[in-house]
Amino acid sequence: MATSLSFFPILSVLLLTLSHAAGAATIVYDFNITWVRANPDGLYERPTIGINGQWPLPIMTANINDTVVVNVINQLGNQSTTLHFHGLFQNGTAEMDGAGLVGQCGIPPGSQFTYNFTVNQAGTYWYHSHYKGQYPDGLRAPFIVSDPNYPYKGQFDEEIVLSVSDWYHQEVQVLIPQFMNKDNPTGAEPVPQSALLNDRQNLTIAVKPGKTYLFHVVNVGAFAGQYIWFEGHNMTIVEVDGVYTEKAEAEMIYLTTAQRCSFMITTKNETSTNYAFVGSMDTTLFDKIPKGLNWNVTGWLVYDSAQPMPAPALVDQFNDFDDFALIPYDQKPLLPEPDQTITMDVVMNVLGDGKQYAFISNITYVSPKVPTLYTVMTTGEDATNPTVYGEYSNSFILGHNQIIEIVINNRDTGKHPFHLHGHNFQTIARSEFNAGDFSLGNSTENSYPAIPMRRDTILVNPGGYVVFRFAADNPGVWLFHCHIEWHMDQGLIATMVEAPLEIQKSITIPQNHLDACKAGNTLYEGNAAGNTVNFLDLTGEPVPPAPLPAGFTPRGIVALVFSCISALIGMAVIAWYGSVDMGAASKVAEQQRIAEMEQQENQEVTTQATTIVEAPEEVR
Ligand SMILES: *[C@@H]1O[C@H](CO)[C@@H](O)[C@H](O)[C@H]1NC(C)=O
Ligand SMILES: *[C@@H]1O[C@H](CO)[C@@H](O)[C@H](O)[C@H]1NC(C)=O
Ligand SMILES: *[C@@H]1O[C@H](CO)[C@@H](O)[C@H](O)[C@H]1NC(C)=O
Ligand SMILES: *[C@@H]1O[C@H](CO)[C@@H](O)[C@H](O)[C@H]1NC(C)=O
Ligand SMILES: *[C@@H]1O[C@H](CO)[C@@H](O)[C@H](O)[C@H]1NC(C)=O
Ligand SMILES: *[C@@H]1O[C@H](CO)[C@@H](O)[C@H](O)[C@H]1NC(C)=O
Ligand SMILES: *[C@@H]1O[C@H](CO)[C@@H](O)[C@H](O)[C@H]1NC(C)=O
Ligand SMILES: *[C@@H]1O[C@H](CO)[C@@H](O)[C@H](O)[C@H]1NC(C)=O
Ligand SMILES: *[C@@H]1O[C@H](CO)[C@@H](O)[C@H](O)[C@H]1NC(C)=O
Ligand SMILES: *[C@@H]1O[C@H](CO)[C@@H](O)[C@H](O)[C@H]1NC(C)=O
Ligand SMILES: *[C@@H]1O[C@H](CO)[C@@H](O)[C@H](O)[C@H]1NC(C)=O
Ligand SMILES: [Cu+2]
Repeated sequence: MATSLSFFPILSVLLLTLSHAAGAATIVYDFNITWVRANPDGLYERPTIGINGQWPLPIMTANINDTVVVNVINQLGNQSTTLHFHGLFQNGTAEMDGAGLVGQCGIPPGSQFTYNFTVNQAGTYWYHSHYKGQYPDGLRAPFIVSDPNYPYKGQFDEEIVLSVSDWYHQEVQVLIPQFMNKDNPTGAEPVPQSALLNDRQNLTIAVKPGKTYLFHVVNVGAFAGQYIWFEGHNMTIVEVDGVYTEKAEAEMIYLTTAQRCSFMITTKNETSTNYAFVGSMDTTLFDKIPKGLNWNVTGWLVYDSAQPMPAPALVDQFNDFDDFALIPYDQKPLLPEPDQTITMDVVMNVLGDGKQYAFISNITYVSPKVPTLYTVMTTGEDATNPTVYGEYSNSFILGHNQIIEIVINNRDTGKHPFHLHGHNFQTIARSEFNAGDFSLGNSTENSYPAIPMRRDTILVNPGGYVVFRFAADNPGVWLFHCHIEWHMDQGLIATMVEAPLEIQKSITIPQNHLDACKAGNTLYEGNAAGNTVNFLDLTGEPVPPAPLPAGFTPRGIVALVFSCISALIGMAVIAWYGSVDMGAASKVAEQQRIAEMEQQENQEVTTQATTIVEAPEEVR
């Protein structure tokens, strides 16, 4: 049985019914991806990536155990693309995971590409481009999977899908070069212009009195986490990131980009008042709040459209629900002690090109020449040797069915929502701000929750840590990364190569996937450098810019920038900045280093050209 659903009617709110027929079906989506124009905040019309001529995009839906086929044709004309189905494990179909240069080549303009996978999980997911920071241009939307055995079946009357998002007026191809720029050595991320609810503002949701609504909320934003609350109504959380939970009452939730939450809201018995609900972007993420920015977006639960839509009251403190306290409905107990522990120290640093990069334990991610999954498929026994994936894919080999523990020490001053493809994970320890690195002294096996909460995207506090576990029971190549798109551009990514020899036995790369590589001139065989003869020879692998010369600090770069801006007082400024951190004795040395830097700067064009030649179109 095949149902063709090219797109859903775009309503202000999509109301789902649980009336899908029983038995697994094949759901076919035909997605013609093109540029359209959109103006969701009423402030600025811009080119936006649409599907079948529409934006907002269709909400994908399926029943658990359905097969989903997505036929993509890329008609953007000037950009490659991919689709990732966020939160779906792709168990047995790692080739359908959609991360560019990880599980597939970019789909070049004019090419067709088919995703084909079975959905074994229910709950709230989303789909988005996973190619070169592209999804904030519009290519992102919810994906809801229904379950006939839903544990809270019968406890609600209607379902409502709600996306929250930040929104930019400029395209990412304009923003990235401004962000990754030697004039921005502190790495201040682009600040969005607006927040959106269901890709608009002033959203109204008509409700009836005395009913219970099940909301599926997805943060499809690029950067900003959002606080979400409904005036006069509490939320009863029942699912996060596809994991059913025991009911938990919340007055306010916080969703990082890429996180999801389902909750039930029961309406009042009388209809005399309409109630505002608010999405409020987390401004602590923004280095600076531009004048005039409205970081809130308001919607209304409308009991009676003849009544006014009251402005929301100001909230002076965000008391959001702590997701660490959630208990999965399936009561899955704490996994045993790990076979492998991977510790990841997150820092930001300026490299020799003067731009700020992000590092996981000293490595800033650079896309390999060959998608990592294709390296698994074409390097035989050497696929178990991390060398073949290249140093800068930051690859870790996971043994089949091992218990893996990951420790993230966030030594950066920013919040990072980390996401793992192919799994959700048990979060067993999470610190507050500035707790320092995790050490075994912080916890013992007994101090971990007996039934840890699970999700696929987790916030790591600035200066703090998170520890989580999962079983490596899903052979595939799974990216692990911060879900802030700007931080992906900076390289905040590692690659989990899980059970590579099992992958070789279990999957086949479809011909149309290889055709996309050929059409886009992307290599699809051999190691990360494209070497098909000696898999351990990584000569020519894509690399990041060289480090800053020893002793250089971002402060030095700031000095350099100032010196360029203001040639007249340049030397004085350099001397001043140079003296901030150092005694008089080292001032001369610092000035000498700055002179060397300027020299290096002049060589930058050459360095960049080399990198580009090594991986045209495809670096990151
Ligand atoms: C995709 O959409 C574009 C723009 O609407 C149209 O020109 C093109 O024919 C469509 N292609 C397919 C295969 O539907
Ligand atoms: C939302 O409503 C406010 C207040 O009425 C109005 O200023 C704004 O333009 C509206 N936004 C959109 C996108 O319609
Ligand atoms: C989905 O498939 C699994 C595995 O075959 C099965 O155990 C489960 O009952 C199915 N669920 C539904 C709702 O059919
Ligand atoms: C691609 O096409 C869009 C839509 O026409 C345009 O706005 C954008 O500047 C183009 N260039 C790049 C590099 O994406
Ligand atoms: C999807 O995959 C299934 C199972 O491998 C296969 O039977 C089916 O033909 C595929 N469909 C498409 C459209 O590729
Ligand atoms: C929401 O929950 C809080 C804390 O449990 C409680 O004080 C408040 O009365 C509840 N509000 C509603 C509308 O139920
Ligand atoms: C609404 O009315 C029902 C039935 O009379 C009652 O059980 C429920 O508590 C009332 N709800 C509220 C919010 O007052
Ligand atoms: C956004 O909402 C918060 C919480 O009510 C409030 O403190 C803040 O002033 C609002 N910001 C703007 C720009 O209205
Ligand atoms: C590499 O990372 C480790 C752990 O974060 C750190 O202690 C060490 O100093 C780093 N080494 C270099 C060369 O940066
Ligand atoms: C974790 O352990 C370290 C070293 O023992 C200690 O400095 C730090 O305060 C502890 N953090 C927490 C949150 O307990
Ligand atoms: C993947 O499927 C296998 C069985 O085929 C199962 O044992 C394993 O738990 C699944 N892994 C995930 C992450 O769903
Ligand atoms: Cu981040």
